Amino acid sequence: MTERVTDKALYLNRREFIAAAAAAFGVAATSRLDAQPAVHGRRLENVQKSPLSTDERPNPWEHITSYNNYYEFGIDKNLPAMFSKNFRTAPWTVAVSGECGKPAAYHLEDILSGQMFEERIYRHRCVEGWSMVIPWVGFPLANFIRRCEPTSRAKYLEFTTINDAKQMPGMRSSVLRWPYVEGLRMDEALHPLTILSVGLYGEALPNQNGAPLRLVVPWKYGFKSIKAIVRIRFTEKEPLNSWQEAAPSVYGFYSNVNPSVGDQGYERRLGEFLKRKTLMFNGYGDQVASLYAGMNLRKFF
Ligand SMILES: Nc1nc2c(c(=O)[nH]1)N[C@H]1C(S)=C(S)[C@@H](COP(=O)(O)O)O[C@H]1N2
Ligand SMILES: [Mo]
Repeated sequence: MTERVTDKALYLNRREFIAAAAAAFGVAATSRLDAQPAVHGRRLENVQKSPLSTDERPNPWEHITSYNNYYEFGIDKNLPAMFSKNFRTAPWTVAVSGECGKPAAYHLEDILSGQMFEERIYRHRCVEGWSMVIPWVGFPLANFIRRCEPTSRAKYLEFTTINDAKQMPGMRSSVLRWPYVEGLRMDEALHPLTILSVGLYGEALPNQNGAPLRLVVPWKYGFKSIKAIVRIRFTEKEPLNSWQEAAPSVYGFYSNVNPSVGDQGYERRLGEFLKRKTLMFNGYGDQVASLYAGMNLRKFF
């Protein structure tokens, strides 16, 4: 059921988008737009292995860097790899505001300095029904939240992606209201599984995967893991995320992976032929189910 709504919206925007992107970038609209995996980037130093990693085998670099959802760069999964090649990720600042004691524009170098980078191999489940296993490099979001000194009124965090239509040809499509916004409840944001990621396979994050800084929340559908973050706001009220705004009956605020809500019972792991059964909380139930004790997860989907 869920895919119908969005698929139609996407279909209606697709031709318009490809034509616009082709015009902007001098690519012939009729030529086949092949997926290109990212060229390898700078190696990250001192990356520790994390006990919070899954022992499942990661998908290859080629899958993770050429099959991407990143609508600012286009709605087909091969387009972000092509159109994000020259995206500028430096200098980069993250503006922190709202209910906190240390609101400021934080330079990325400052956010990263002193962090211990970890490799976190996580399952990733997209609401479209595919999944991957991805070896992220990052650090707990909680480390940065503590630096910002949230007040007792801070119950939620709102994250915003860079708003730069000049660099992001997909923003010509009106499939979402830009910039892309996501949100987490404070306890979800502080959970040790929730990370800010700066890398992949031990290397600097490719642009199509959300460089220079993106969220990863492995027990939720992929769209909660917002890319290219430039703003974090501490709020008292639940933020309205872009996908919920676009289709509230389909995309809830929580969007915990839940095989019993919607048409989400099975998934196809990239590179596999047979479908797998989708696990509650994407298999992270032992760690996160207690966050939702007493909540009706059919209502709060
Ligand atoms: N800013 C932004 N963040 C985004 C998206 C997007 O379109 N824009 N897509 C989301 C979706 S639907 C998924 S599945 C993941 C995909 O991330 P990956 O390409 O690194 O696997 O990014 C999420 N974050
Ligand atoms: Mo997704």
